[in-house]
Amino acid sequence: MAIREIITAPDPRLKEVSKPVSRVDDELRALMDDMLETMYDAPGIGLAAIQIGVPKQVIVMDLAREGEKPQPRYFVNPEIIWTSEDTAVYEEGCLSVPDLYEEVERPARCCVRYLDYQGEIREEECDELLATCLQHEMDHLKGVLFIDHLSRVKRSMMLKKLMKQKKLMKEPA
Ligand code: K1U
Ligand code: ZN
Repeated sequence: MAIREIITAPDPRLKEVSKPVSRVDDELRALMDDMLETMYDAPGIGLAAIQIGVPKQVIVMDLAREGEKPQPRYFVNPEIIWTSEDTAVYEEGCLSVPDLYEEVERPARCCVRYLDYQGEIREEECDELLATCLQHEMDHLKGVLFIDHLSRVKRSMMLKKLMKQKKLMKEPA
């Protein structure tokens, strides 16, 4: 297992549309293991493969709270097959948009069909943080960031902050 580098915005790779996976094999499971380790190290609660530069439809997630037993989840080729009309607002963050948080409104519940770690087909009804996080990660697979849901003014303010962070990181001490 390895910790991979997480790409941060603005970066054209985060706008790529990820491709479906043809089969769940040991190579794909090794990618999912690396993604989970990278997510735990960050730390975060979700990660899409494109965030480490791999344009495949793969998401990992763990919503266990501190002190609880880890509950890793793997979603391969996920499809949202239903969303509720009622919405929920959650203050979202993103490992590719470091240190910036903003409220985003999304369907409160959804149903997802996907392949699990073993390649078995599954369907799951999601609500609360699972629904929010899954929709956020599914957006990554379409090249969309949570800041793309904000007003133009808020988004450009956030992009300016991100560019400033990147510039500061490059400056010699
Ligand atoms: O970059 C990502 O896609 C992961 C992102 C997932 C997410 C968070 C909140 C709402 C929607 C989606 C994160 O994990 S940001 C970091 C974070 O939320 C967190 C970090 C440490 C402990 C608890 C939460
Ligand atoms: Zn994200």
